Amino acid sequence: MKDAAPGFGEILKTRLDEEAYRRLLRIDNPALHHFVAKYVELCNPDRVYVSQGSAEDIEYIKNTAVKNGEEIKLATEGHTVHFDNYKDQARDREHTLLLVSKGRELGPKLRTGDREEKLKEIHEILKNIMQGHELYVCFYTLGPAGSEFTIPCVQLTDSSYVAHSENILYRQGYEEFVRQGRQARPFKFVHSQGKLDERKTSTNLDKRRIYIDIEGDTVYSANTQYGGNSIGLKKLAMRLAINRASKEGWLTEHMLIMGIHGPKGRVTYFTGAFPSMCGKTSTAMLDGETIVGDDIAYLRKKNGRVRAVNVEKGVFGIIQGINSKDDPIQWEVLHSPVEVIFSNVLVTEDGHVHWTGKDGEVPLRGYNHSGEWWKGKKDEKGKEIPCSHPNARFTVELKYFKNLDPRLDDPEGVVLDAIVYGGRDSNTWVPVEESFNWEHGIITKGASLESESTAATLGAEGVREFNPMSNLDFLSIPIGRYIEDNINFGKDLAKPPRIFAVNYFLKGEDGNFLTEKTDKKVWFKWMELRVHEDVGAIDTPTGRIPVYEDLRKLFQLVLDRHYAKEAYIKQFTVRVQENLAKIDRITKIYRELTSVPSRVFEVLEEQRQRLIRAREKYGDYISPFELAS
Ligand code: SPV
Ligand code: MN
Repeated sequence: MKDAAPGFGEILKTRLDEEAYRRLLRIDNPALHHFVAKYVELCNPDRVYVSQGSAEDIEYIKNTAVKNGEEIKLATEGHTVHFDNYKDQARDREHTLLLVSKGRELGPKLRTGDREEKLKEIHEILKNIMQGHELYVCFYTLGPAGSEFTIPCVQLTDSSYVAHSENILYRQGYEEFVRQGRQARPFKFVHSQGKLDERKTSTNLDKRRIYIDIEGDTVYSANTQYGGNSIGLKKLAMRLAINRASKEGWLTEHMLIMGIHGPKGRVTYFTGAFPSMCGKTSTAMLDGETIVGDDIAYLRKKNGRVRAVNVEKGVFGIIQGINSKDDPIQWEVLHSPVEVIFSNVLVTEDGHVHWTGKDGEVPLRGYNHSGEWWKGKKDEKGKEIPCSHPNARFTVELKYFKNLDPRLDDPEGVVLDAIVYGGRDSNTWVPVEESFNWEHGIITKGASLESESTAATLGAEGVREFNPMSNLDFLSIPIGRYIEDNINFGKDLAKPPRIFAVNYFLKGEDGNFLTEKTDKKVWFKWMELRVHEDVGAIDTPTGRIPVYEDLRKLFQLVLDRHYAKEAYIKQFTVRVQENLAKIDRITKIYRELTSVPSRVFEVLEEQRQRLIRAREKYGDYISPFELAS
């Protein structure tokens, strides 16, 4: 066995027990040893547990989460519940900063902090923060192991809930670390939940910090438990990966991956980017199709094609609204005796869980993220507390879903044939539209993605939020550069994926939705046919839309429903005014950003000219039948 390099070797020898020391030293990587020693010394935990990701390690962490009260056992075998502090229920945008050195700039809309100053601050916060706690040292990979996509990750956390969640959500990576030794370029995460209250939730929320040190490939997260802030490999790693991808010519995307099943057993792989509350999960769970991933994808080029992998192997899904009728697949998993961590739901007296929108009556009382709960309970601001938090979640492995695609762990990834962008848009985009080419799609669909705020978030309803590729919250490089990377990615491909936009939220003059929830099945089948040129399309100023007759057949086949011409006309009418207004909004946003490629403005301008010419000929609202001729 090799010794750790001097200095930190001593720390490890004295602070780790023999077994933990042996496990760590089996990885021949002094930089890693140094990292572990540094934070053991600084955070000062009572004990250090080094996980090799074996069945025993996984069992130990799972049981500890219950033993120390971070999770509570439920009546169903395998089920537990975890609570985050009442004020720690979502990603803390304000205190999540990208650390940048003096003289470097990430441009507008990205939250940054001075690297030197913020590193100092977080190291002060972390000092002795793990006293009385056990520290888990866990190894994972992002993406399948042993592949071009693989990024090894090491997570230090004093939360057994976080370590338990990561054991569900990510592939174990200890052996990958052993294999890569000194060659590894891992992402590193230091997390502490900090001081806990009697409910075992983080209490020092005024010292909640999530600092992303891009230069050091390290993320620090303190005094929080909510998964989006604490689970290093999820959205924290995503910022590091976006930066690395940009340097290396691949893409890290906030995308689902799914197989759409076409005629004669054909499976065509799609990715899809949707801002939150825009139908991403319901799309990933489309009945009859198969899921590879629901949240984060890495995209790389190989032999002229794009390949995609799911970075994860589990789901950290929103539970609100899940019911047996609309979400049969998720419903079944959530009612099976498999390992599930529920978070911030209501626990009933008999040890079951309830959430807003679940089948059946809301129980009159129980226990939730606010403590003891009863119907009508109000918070300190006088606001009624719902039975579960709108951002309440479930954490479960994908292997339990009956729609799991067999290619989840394929080290080569799946060949990607289509990318879909979808936002919440009441009046501009048609339900489904194909772009003319890669560049047109990236610029007018992905880079132009907006989503209207809903009643579920604070502030006015119907306000459009700019969210390019639904990735804005996670960008760690200037927006202009990110768009440029996306444009360039498609340039030298033999067969670039087709780019589509969908809109599940289009409304008519009466304010009612023009499409039904289930219609998305048809849009996806249509896109699948388009990929293989099995159906034609109608050119409009903004892209290519379906021919009525093709949709009529698909509605009959897929949903056994008659699709009326009137519905088609309403849904696919080109709304010139609204599209022009959108181009104005988007152009204005990009004008205010730095280093935006000139193609963005040119392609948007070309679209504007096409819309203006069409308006001269057909007026403000153009029926698809006029364009079909
Ligand atoms: C999202 O908000 O996009 C999520 C949940 O997937 S979180 O982990 O909080 O980012
Ligand atoms: Mn997400």
